[in-house]
Amino acid sequence: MSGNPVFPGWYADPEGIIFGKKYWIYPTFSAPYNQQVFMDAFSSSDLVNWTKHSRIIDTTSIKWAKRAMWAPAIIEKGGKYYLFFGANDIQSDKELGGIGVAVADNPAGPFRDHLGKPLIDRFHNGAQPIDQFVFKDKDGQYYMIYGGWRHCNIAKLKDDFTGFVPFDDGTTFKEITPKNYVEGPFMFIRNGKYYFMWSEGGWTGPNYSVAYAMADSPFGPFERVGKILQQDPKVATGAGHHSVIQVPGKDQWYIVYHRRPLTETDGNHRETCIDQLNFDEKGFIKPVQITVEGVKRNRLR
Ligand code: FUB
Repeated sequence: MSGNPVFPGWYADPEGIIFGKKYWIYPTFSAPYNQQVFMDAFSSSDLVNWTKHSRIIDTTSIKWAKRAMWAPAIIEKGGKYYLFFGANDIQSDKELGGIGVAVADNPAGPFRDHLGKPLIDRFHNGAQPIDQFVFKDKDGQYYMIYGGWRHCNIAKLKDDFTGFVPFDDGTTFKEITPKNYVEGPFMFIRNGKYYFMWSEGGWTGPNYSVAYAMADSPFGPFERVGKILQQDPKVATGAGHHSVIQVPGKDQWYIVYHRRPLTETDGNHRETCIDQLNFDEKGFIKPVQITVEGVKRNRLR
């Protein structure tokens, strides 16, 4: 079994993904904001043994980023790896920061700044520019779904990830915020349905959790179905800000998320865990059982 957490250290907001024959996890280094000046990544061929890749990106390569490097999202396109991240925790349009994009030839980096400036540097529809997820639709179009401060937007990415393409109605950022949304959006498709997931509650507290909606399009409408990940007083508190991995070619799914050990109350004491994500016969997500054991060894072939 993998055990939970799957690797040691305070790491949050994990983005789990498969590249080739390896699982990768890209988390936030969970520490005071001024110490969040780099990101580490972790890889595994079986979910049990994890290799740490230190400082795949840091503020020396991203000149405009000073602190609070958060919640990475990564995709591979044309043999290059694009890492999207939040930085500086901007509180208004007057501050420098927001969502950036970096690029590398290898999933372990080193990542260099793709633009030399943020990709989103201001608030749109009330959404703080953090917590981006990059979603590839069935037709190959990439969308950015992002937002903190209880607002979530979707925007159509340019092919080279240097900016956005306006929608037919002339707008660039469409708000898709569902009820109770706070931050940490994630999207995937299963059996033709779009599953939209997000975090609710405050990330420093025990009630942080994940809920979801289902729709026929990435634009919704998204009606909240319910919570599927939350604390278990016997295991851990503050379970949230997750991602989802599908085993290629199989209806087998994992949820990668962070949680706080029962012994900890410091907001930053968050650990990265993996558990199974299961569906019922109607396609609804079953509540996740958070475990100490984690998931079974599963070597990718
Ligand atoms: O780790 C920093 C922030 O914590 C994230 O961006 C939020 O979503 C929360 O998980």
